[in-house]
Amino acid sequence: MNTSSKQRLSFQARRSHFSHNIAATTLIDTIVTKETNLCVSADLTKSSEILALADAVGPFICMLKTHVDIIEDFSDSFVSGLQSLAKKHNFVIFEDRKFADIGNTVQLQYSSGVHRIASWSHFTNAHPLPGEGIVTGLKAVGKPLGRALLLLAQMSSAGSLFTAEYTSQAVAMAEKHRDFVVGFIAQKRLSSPHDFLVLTPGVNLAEAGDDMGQQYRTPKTVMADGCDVIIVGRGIYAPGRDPAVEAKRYRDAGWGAYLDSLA
Ligand code: S5P
Repeated sequence: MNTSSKQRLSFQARRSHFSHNIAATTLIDTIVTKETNLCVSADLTKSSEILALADAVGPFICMLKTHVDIIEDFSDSFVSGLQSLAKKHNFVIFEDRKFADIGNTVQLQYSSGVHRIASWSHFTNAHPLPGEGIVTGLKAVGKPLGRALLLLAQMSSAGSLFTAEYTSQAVAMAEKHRDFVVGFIAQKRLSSPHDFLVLTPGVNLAEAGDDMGQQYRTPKTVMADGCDVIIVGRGIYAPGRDPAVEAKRYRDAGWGAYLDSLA
């Protein structure tokens, strides 16, 4: 779908483009039913904190993003707690693992170890850097389970080494594996004859960045650039903020900007 933001199709109209992938259609159904394109990034180090955050923001999100390798007390009961909250509030789970190794290794990292990511996370992501084997390795594990992969095609951080050529190679890799790769982590809609979801981090209503290179834009700007899902972390749970209040504020901003950008 080679669209500019002004020609954006609704999520409902795009659903059939993803009918081959249950994780993607579940995400779209959740977005449409709950009228939210907000993904909260729960970058916290204690299971109880993440579960409390997920319960507080649950009514306002379509997706919860985790970094399970930062959790000090990761356990199977954390996973079942998260799955119960996902059911209670109707959101999907995205483990932001950013795989970046050869196919054989990522297959093991995705299926095995302490985290067994493929067994519980609807979405995960990978760098296209090592070449196509990273996708075939992850797909062998994830596709039979109905999971979906996002490729990192651009990043929000200052000085990133992603070039326009690299980004278009990422799109080409995704096009070859549309049965499993349903979208990108990127900063804008990317040109392709096929439809892909664009999930966009680096979103904040108050800050322009942090002191380690993160760069923020507003929900309005990223939706005008054709992005589909806004990923917000510290904007929602930073000290002194009420996560439920902030999640509603970002949900309203993200959904309002989406409606404004519809054709
Ligand atoms: O380009 C990127 C890609 C990702 S997945 N920039 C990012 O910031 N992220 C992730 O989004 C990052 O790992 C973090 O979990 C989240 C942004 O968090 P925030 O607190 O800056 O909103």
